[in-house]
Amino acid sequence: MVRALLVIDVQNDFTEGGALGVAGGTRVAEGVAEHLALAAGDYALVLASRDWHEAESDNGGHFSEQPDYVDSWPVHCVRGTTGADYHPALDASSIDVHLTKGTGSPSYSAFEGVTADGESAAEVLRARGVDSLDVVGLATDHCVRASVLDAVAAGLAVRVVTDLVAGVAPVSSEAALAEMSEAGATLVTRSDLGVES
Ligand code: VGL
Ligand code: ZN
Repeated sequence: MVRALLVIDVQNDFTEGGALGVAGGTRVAEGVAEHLALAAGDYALVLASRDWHEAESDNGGHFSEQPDYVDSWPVHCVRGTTGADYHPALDASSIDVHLTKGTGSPSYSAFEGVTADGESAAEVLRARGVDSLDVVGLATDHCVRASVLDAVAAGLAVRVVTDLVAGVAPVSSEAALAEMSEAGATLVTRSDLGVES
């Protein structure tokens, strides 16, 4: 089993006080930072995605002045801004592969993201022989959901670490966890990972 960790959108704008702050986002950032400090070395590869939108564009209807918080959102994660940076708790040096997505058009799945060299997540994982993936980050009901469904469809054995994710809304987050589980992902908690703390 060759396992990678995928850290989804742990960015300032998705944590409390950010443009699209998710309740529990900061707690997730701190928990993910701790998990990286303890366990990054146990993974064949650590990947992280960032939502990375254009400034002078509605990014294909993703930004709206009257957002519905389902398909349209206030301006957030504009590339190169503090809001789009990884949360400062994360030690970026423990991240091997940086993916960006959502530039000019909406993109919820990290599997639609690309590296600076234009490689996709699937290409990177395949090249390293990765067959299983632990997923953490933000937001449960949007980017985590879409990424996990794509990961399962790509044939990976996926574990979602439920105490290292947080969502935009409680009802859609619960539904997303059920959908991911139904699709074949395994829901686990940090304590199931067997990492010493
Ligand atoms: C996300 C809403 C808008 C996410 C991205 O990362 O889950 N949510 N853009
Ligand atoms: Zn976005």
